[in-house]
Amino acid sequence: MTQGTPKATQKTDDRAQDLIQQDENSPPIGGGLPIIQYWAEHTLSPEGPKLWKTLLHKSACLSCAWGTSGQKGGFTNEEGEKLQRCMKSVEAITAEIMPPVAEDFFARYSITELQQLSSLEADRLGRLSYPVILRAGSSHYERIAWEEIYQITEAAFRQPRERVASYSSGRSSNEAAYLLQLMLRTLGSNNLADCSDLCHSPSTVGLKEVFGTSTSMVSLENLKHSDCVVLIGANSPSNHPRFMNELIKLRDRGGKVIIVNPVVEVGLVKFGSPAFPIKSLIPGSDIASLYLQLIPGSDVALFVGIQKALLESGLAKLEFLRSHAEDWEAVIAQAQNTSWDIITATCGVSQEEIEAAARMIGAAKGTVFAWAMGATQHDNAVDNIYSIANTALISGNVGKVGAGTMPIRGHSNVQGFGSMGVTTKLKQEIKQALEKLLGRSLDLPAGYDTRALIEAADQHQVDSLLCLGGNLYGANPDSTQAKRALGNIETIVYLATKPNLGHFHGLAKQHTIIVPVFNRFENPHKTTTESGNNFVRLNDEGETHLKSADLISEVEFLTELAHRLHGDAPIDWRKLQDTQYVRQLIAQTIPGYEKIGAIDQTLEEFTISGRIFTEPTFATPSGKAKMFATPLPTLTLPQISDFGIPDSTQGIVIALMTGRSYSQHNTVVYKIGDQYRGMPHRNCILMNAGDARRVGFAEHDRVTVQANAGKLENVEIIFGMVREGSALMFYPEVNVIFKARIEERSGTPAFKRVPAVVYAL
Ligand SMILES: Nc1nc2c(c(=O)[nH]1)N[C@H]1C(S)=C(S)[C@@H](COP(=O)(O)OP(=O)(O)OC[C@H]3O[C@@H](n4cnc5c(=O)[nH]c(N)nc54)[C@H](O)[C@@H]3O)O[C@H]1N2
Ligand SMILES: Nc1nc2c(c(=O)[nH]1)N[C@H]1C(S)=C(S)[C@@H](COP(=O)(O)OP(=O)(O)OC[C@H]3O[C@@H](n4cnc5c(=O)[nH]c(N)nc54)[C@H](O)[C@@H]3O)O[C@H]1N2
Ligand code: SF4
Ligand SMILES: [Mo]
Repeated sequence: MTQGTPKATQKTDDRAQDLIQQDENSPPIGGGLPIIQYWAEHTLSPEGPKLWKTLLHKSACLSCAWGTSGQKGGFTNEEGEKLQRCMKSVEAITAEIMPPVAEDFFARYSITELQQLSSLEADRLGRLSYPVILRAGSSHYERIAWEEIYQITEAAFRQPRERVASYSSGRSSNEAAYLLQLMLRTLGSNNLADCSDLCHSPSTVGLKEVFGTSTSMVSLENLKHSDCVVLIGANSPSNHPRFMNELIKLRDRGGKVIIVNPVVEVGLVKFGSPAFPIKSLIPGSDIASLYLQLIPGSDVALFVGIQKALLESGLAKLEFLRSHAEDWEAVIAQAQNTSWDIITATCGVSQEEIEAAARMIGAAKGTVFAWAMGATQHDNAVDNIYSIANTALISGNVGKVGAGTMPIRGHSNVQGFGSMGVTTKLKQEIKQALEKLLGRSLDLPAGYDTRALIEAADQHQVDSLLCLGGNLYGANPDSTQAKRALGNIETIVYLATKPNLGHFHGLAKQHTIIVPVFNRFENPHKTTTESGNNFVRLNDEGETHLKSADLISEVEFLTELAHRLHGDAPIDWRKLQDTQYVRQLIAQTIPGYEKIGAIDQTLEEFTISGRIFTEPTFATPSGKAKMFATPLPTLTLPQISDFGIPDSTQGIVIALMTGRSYSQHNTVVYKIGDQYRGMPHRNCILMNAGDARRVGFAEHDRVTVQANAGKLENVEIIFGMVREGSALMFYPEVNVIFKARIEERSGTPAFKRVPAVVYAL
């Protein structure tokens, strides 16, 4: 690698660094001592021993898909490196080891009272520890016996196959995921909505077209050989913290980090990591070599610009394209024919900065292109993925060690759900293998993904829904519609570890049942999970701290239900309560997962075969990557009057990005404020100071924020390092104000560019 690069080239991006120094709300670095304080407070608290026991348990971290632990113990990664555990895993465990919800809780509080709770308050109620039902006409959830749950659920899933569906979130195991899809497909239903529909589906769709495989082509080992990372639309200091350690190490070996983000996130400029207590924790390590603060939704323009700059400076690898790509001519022509004026006007980044990015990529031996929701939650998100892949191809950065495309996945096992076939877009190979297993055709009607499920339910076309984790109500845009749609479903069964807003607002017409389940470190059997880096981990059996609780494992519930629905042929569902047998079926039917069949004996965790590419031969029919030209987006915003408000109103229309605060996990809020963006509570909007002042707003003014489905009032303006013309707010609360545009190829809502008006109360 480029070891020994002079110190002068190691600097952080100056402009971003200046912005942070001028920003009164931002701490000087991300990470740092607050992380240590958090660890100390929790590990030394009365729940400390329970927390340590869980941290040391042989199971993968619950929180994000970077993934750690498993058989090598709580603090080791797949490369055998120690001390790999961030405070987000402590946050997630702390929520799971809470005391149980009191025995008389649901008798004491009516559903109307429960609906007053915030996300944080709902989570703090404790662990769900006995099954409950809300019956039509009743004001309270009440306890229910297991036999009645099965009777109601079985009857519900005997409805016509097009009227039953599931939704899942990515925390459950591969085994539960596999059983869920097998049970639904045996019913003849393909209605397998999953949280990935709201998340990385554009990556899955786009990468499959380009490379024939839909996950990251970079292993952790390979990442360690790169000397440039382009990080697009990912707030990794908060959402994949251990990735930051890789960026710090990369900078240390002379590599470059290019950040593409409309918000200057302090931790992406400088990050203090506890993994390097002396050199990094307090002073902070430089992260961004170059910070490209583009206009939200304009990533395609920026990447076409980088392609153009690579071509103009002779850094494009045309020979590589000729040998290893198809349809590259149209992509090159587009980059050549699109003028710099159009590129820079669309993305708001100067030609000089774009050229600097191209030079860094061109000079590197291996560049990894990594991205998260800033790239995927747009109405042209698949084009975003194509444009990133095109840039990787044009610069020769795929199919070699230390380079490639790397979607950074969300939930800790969301990728495993996709691999197990929990998707409406089942791979042909898996379909054929399952047909052989079930002895029947699986030419099923197209299924509902998450948005299609909500739309169908809104049209009274769904009778029964089983939710394996998650918060379908809170995760969707237009909360009013989500609530109404769920209210049209006759029976909803929620399998969950913790109460959340969905259980109190996403209520079915007849029966809403909450089934309390063991979490990953409590299951009475072994399970497996798959990280975003394609590494499969084995989770040991464990026990729960909830002594008198009446919990069930997801696998037991699903196999018992499937047995009642389908009998014992051709599949002996009850036998599958022993998860070893599920793993054997997985080994037989899921490509790349062959090794899982023997994992109970070998205890050998493994990288899924056929996914990591260090040679430029891809999983497409021709072995070549297929390239797609990417139209530049037209990024207009409505007028104030388009929101039904007079144009004379004191206000401004902005592109609203909606996402996570520092202390929340998806719809679950752990802490009210976001210390890194200086936002003291949830009802804040992070605005560009220039934008706000231009229309006469001062910091801390209270305003109304309105989009196409509703408004939030009394919202406090906080000034932050947001690109002009845009602003940022937190979900799930903000989901009440907008109906999202949907990316047509992937079904993913455009959560990151919501036209909204901010106006005086
Ligand atoms: N602690 C914690 N960890 C998590 C989660 C959590 O909620 N909490 N959630 C998990 C899940 S399911 C997921 S999907 C991931 C999410 O991880 P992220 O994708 O990092 O999460 P978001 O908060 O959605 O932030 C996206 C980033 O995209 C930027 N952005 C917004 N619009 C644009 C744009 O148009 N272009 C570009 N280039 N950038 C843009 C935002 O400024 C923000 O920095 O994290 C996972 N890990
Ligand atoms: N506006 C806006 N909306 C968004 C996003 C955004 O950026 N902006 N991001 C989207 C994204 S990327 C995602 S992934 C979705 C998240 O959507 P979901 O995955 O649906 O939501 P979560 O909040 O992660 O679900 C948390 C719940 O899962 C349950 N749970 C936890 N562990 C387990 C377990 O082991 N088993 C079971 N059965 N249940 C468990 C708990 O009850 C907990 O309350 O939200 C999406 N919505
Ligand atoms: S980076 Fe992700 S997987 Fe690793 S410890 Fe933190 S939350 Fe867990
Ligand atoms: Mo996600």
